[in-house]
Amino acid sequence: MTDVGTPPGAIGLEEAATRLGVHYMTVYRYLRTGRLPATKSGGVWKVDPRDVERLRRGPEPAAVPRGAPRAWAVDRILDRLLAGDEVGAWSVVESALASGAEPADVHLELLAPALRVIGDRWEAGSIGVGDEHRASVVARRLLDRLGPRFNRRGKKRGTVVLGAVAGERHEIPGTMVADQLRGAGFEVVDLGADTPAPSFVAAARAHPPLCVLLSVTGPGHEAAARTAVAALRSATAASLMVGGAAVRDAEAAIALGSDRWTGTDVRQVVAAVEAVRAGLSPAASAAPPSPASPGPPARR
Ligand code: B12
Repeated sequence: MTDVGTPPGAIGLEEAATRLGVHYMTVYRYLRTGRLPATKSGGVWKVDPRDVERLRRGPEPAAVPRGAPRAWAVDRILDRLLAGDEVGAWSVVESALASGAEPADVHLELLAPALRVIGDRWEAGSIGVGDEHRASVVARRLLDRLGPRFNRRGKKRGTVVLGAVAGERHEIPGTMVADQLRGAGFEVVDLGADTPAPSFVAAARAHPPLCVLLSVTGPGHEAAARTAVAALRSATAASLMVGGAAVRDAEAAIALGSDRWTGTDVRQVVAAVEAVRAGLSPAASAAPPSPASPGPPARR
C-alpha cells in the first residue's frame, strides 16, 4: 500500500470486493498482506482493476506448484518492504515457504531481487535514502526470523569467519552467506558490517577457521579490504576470500588479495568454501579465479 501514483481508472475497495466476490474486509486484508497493490487518493484506497483481475484469475498461494518463489511474489514483497510493513512482508515469505520454497530460495529469489530493485529505484531518484533504510530494516528483520531455519545438527564441517570490511555497512549479503553456510553444516563466526582489520584477526585467532570471507558490496572499500587481507595473512594460514557485489570478477578478487573469487551469489560462495574444505585448487572451484592467480589450496 502506497500513497502515491494512483493509476488511471483505479477503483475503490467496494468495487474490487464485488469483482472478486469477497467481503470488503477480505480485500482490505489483501492490501495489508501485499497481495493487492493499492494507492491512497484523497484518503481513499484505490486499486488497479488489472491487479484485481490478476488476483481473480491467479492461483491462491496454496495452489501454486511447489518450488521457488515467483515473480509476482517479488512484486508483493517489494511493495511490503517499501511500506515498512514487516507483518505483510513476512506473510509473503510464509506463502512462499508454504508453496515449497526453501529458506535459501527466499533469500535468493525473493529478498535479493526485491532489494536490488530498491537499490535501482534509489539510484534513479524515485525513492529516497529513508525509503531504502526503512525497507532494509524490514528485510533484516525477515532474515532474523528465517535464520533458525538454516540450523543443521551434527558435527560441524569447519569454521568460517565472515565480516564486511571496515567502512562497509552492507550487512545483508553477509547474513545470507552466514545462514547458508550454517545450512551446509559449517560453524560461522559472523562479525557483521564495518569490521576493523584487527577484529578479523582476533576472530581468526580465537576461532581457527578453514577460511575467512571478507565482504565488499559498495564502492570505495578496496583499501580497507587490502588492509584486512594483509593483517590476516600475517596471523593465519586460513584461505582468505574477498567477495560480494563490488568484486565483479576473478581479476578484481585477486587484486584485493583474495585466494579465489567467490562468484556472484551465495550458492557459489558456499561452493567456494566447500572447495577449500576439499582442498581443491582454485581452478577446480565453482567460482574460479583467473589462471594467473597463485591460488593456494586449503591449508586447514
Ligand atoms: C540495503 C542497501 C543499503 C543499506 C544496507 C543495510 C544493511 N543492513 O545491510 C544501507 C542503507 C545502509 C546502504 C547504504 C549505502 N548504500 Co546501499 N544498497 C542497499 C541495497 C538496496 C541492497 C543491498 C543488499 O542487501 N542486496 C541483496 C544482496 C543479497 O545482493 P548482493 O549484494 O548482490 O549479494 C550477493 C553477492 O554479494 C554474493 N556474493 C558473492 N560473493 C560473496 C562473498 C561474500 C563474502 C559475501 C558476503 C557475498 C558474496 O552473494 C550475495 C547473494 O547472492 C543495494 C542494492 C543492490 N543492488 O543490492 C544498495 C547498493 C549496494 N548501495 C549503494 C550505495 C551507493 C550505498 C551508499 C553509498 C549510499 C546509500 N544508498 O545510502 C551507502 C554506503 C554505506 C556504506 N558505507 O557502506 C549502491 C552501490 C553502487 C555501486 N556502484 O556499487 C547500491 C548497488 C544501490 C544502487 N543501485 O546504486 N545500502
